[in-house]
Amino acid sequence: MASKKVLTLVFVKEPGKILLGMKKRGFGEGRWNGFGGKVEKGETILEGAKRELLEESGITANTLSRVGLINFEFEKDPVILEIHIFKTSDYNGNPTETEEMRPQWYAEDSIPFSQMWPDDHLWFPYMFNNKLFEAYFLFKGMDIIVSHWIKEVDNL
Ligand code: 6U4
Ligand code: NA
Ligand code: NA
Repeated sequence: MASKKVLTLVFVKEPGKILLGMKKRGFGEGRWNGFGGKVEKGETILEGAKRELLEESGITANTLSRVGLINFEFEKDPVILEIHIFKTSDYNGNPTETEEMRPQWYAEDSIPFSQMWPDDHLWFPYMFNNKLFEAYFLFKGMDIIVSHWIKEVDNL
């Protein structure tokens, strides 16, 4: 039976640039990504997103705005990952390396997509153009997208 895991993914933005973190361990190790993780029992998705951002980057978000919602499925795996993506330009603190992530700023026109999850280059344009989206990706292993769809939405 399919079960669902709810996760968050947060991007810190400044005009023309974005903060990414190199994942040093666990799921997605070796890939640049936003900051995030599993939503815990007793917290809202927004609370989980802020907590993971702080734990992994040292940054406190005052406000988060929605970017998109993606459901990921992996062949031969009954678990669906529901990832809620946010961004913030309203935050305190300086990016700090943690046990899980090594943060680095990237210019929007030089995002290291070849060292990221292969779905990212397909939906980052929505984020950079401030278009909310919903998407679905079916993966085979960690590298191959078997099928997918993305659609712009009015709200999430
Ligand atoms: P624990 O087990 O507590 O150390 P936790 O930090 O809760 O882990 P983690 O690091 O496994 O969770 O979360 C995975 C992170 O990777 C989330 O922020 C979502 C993100 N992620 C997973 N698949 C992704 C994909 N295909 N594309 C993407 N981000 C993905 O851009
Ligand atoms: Na994480
Ligand atoms: Na976690």
